[in-house]
Amino acid sequence: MDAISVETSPIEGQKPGTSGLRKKTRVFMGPHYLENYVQAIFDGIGGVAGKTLVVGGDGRYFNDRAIQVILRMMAASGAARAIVGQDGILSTPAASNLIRKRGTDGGLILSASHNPGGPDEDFGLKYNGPNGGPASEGVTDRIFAATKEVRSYRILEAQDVDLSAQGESSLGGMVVEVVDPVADYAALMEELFDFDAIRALFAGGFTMRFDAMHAVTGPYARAILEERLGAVPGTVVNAVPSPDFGGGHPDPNPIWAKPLMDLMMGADAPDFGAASDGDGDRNMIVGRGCYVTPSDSLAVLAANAHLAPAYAGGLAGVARSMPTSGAVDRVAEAMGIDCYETPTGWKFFGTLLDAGRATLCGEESAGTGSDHVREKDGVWAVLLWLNILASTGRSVADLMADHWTRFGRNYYSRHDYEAVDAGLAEEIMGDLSARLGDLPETMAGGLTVSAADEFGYTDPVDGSTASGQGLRVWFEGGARAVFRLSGTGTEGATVRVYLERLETAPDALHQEPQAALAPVIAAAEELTGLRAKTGRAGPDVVT
Ligand code: VG1
Ligand code: CO
Repeated sequence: MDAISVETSPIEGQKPGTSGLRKKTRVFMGPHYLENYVQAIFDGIGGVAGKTLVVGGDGRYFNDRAIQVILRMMAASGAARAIVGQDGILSTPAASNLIRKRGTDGGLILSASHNPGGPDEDFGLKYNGPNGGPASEGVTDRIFAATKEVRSYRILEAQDVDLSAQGESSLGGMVVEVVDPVADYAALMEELFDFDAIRALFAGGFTMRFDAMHAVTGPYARAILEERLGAVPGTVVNAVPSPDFGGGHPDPNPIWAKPLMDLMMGADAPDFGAASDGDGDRNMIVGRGCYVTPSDSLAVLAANAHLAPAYAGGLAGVARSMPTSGAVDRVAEAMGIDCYETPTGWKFFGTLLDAGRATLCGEESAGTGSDHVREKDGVWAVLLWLNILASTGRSVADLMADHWTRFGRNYYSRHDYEAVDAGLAEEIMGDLSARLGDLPETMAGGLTVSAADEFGYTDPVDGSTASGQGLRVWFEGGARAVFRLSGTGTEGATVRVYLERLETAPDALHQEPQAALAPVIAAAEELTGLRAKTGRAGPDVVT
C-alpha cells in the first residue's frame, strides 16, 4: 500500500460554524472537498503523526464512505491508531467519552446533528480535542486558515477497512480498532446514576416512550433503557439508525417530534416521553400532558441533580448559552453557586468544565450536559430526569409546578425564520445593530426598552474573546428578546429570535407560552420588521 500525494487547491467557504463544517452532502461528496477539509484539520492541529484519534458518526448518508477516506488519510499521514465505532457509528457524546476514556489526541465526528440526511440533505464533520470537546475557537481558526492554504493531501491507496466486526486490523502502518459503540458509554451512565432506583421505577409500572427518530441513539437507548433498566421492549421507538433518518428531520422538538408530542398530550400518554437528535447530543423531555422547555429542563436538573449519585456532592457551578433563559440563573442564585453565560455552541463550555468551574451546562436548543463528557448528551439528560423522577416519586407536571412556584417561571420561546436570503438577513441584523444605542427608553410593542447591546464574551478561564454573538434587547419588567443568525444552516440564513419573560405571580404560572410572550413577540417584530421585510406571515419553526 502506497501513500500518495494528491494535488489540490483551496476550496472557498470551508469555514467551520457553531459546530464544525456543515454543508449539503453533495458538496461534501464533490471532488477533493472532504479530503481538503480533513487535510486542513490535520494541518490545523499540527499533524497526526504518531497520534490516536477516535472516528465515528451518526450513520447518515455518506458516513460510511467518508470514514474510509478519513482512515486512509490518517494512515498516510502516519497516525498510530484509529478507534472507530462498529459500522462507523458513534453518538457525539459517546465519541467524546471514548476520546477521554482512552486518552486519545482527539477525534473526528461525522454529523450534521438534527439536520436531515441523504444525498440532497446535510453532512458535517468536526474535530474534537483531547478533552473530548469541540475544538476551541483558536483551533477552529487555525483549521479554517489551513483550508485556505491546502495545496495537496496525502492518502493511502488501499481497499476499504472492514468496520462491521469488532477487533483490530492494520491499514498501512496504522492500527484500526473497531469498538462497540455502546458499551463504554453505557458503563459510564451506570456510574453516574442510580440504576437500581430507575429499575425499581420501571418495575413498579412506570411507562415511557423514547423516540430515537431513526437516528443514532436507538442502540444506546435500547441497551440502557430496555436491557439494563428493564423498560418494556418497545419503549424505544424508531430505534434503528437509518442513513436518511426514515426520511424525517431528527430534531427533538415539538414540531419534528410531533408523534411523540401527540402521544404525550393524549389520553393514552405514558408517564414520561423523550427524544434525541441525529447524533444523540440533544434531548426533548415531555411528561404526561406537560412539555418541558430545554431552558426549564436545565433549571430543574440543576435544582435536583444532587439526587443522582454523581452529583450528590453538589454542583461547582452551572453555565448556559446567552440565548438560553435565565431560569437556571435563579436556581444558581438560590443555591449560592456561580452561573456563567457563554456564546452559543458547546465549545464555549469546555474551559469551564475542564477548570471545574461548572458541573452542568445547557442550551435552549435542547442541549444539556455535564462534566462527564465534553459534549451535550441526550441520553444522559433523559437518565438524569429518570433518576430524579425515581428519587422523588413525583410526576413531571408536579415537578414543574413546584419548580415554578419556588423560582418563578421564565416563559420562553424561540422563533426561527429559515432559508432567508443571506443578504437580507445581514441587513436586518445590521440595521438593528446600528440602532442599539438609541433604543433604551424607547417603546416597542407596548414595552419600554431598558437596555440593548451586542453580546461579546471573554472566557473567564483562558481569557480568549468572542465578539458579535447576538443582539440583546431587555425590557422594563424583566423581558428580553435576542436576535442571532444561525451558524449551522446550509441554505441561506436562519434568523433566530429568542423570547423570554419572567413571571413570579403565583396565579400566572400556567399560561400558554405564546400568549404569555405576546408583548415581547410584538416588540421583537417592531424592532426588526422581520415579518414585513421577509414577507413571512410568521416564523417557520416555533419551539
Ligand atoms: C444550533 C443551536 C446551538 C447548538 C448548535 C449545535 O446552533 O442553536 O445551541 O449548540 O446548533 O447543535 P446555531 O448556530 O444554528 O444556532 V447540534 O445538536 O449540532 O450538535
Ligand atoms: Co446534535
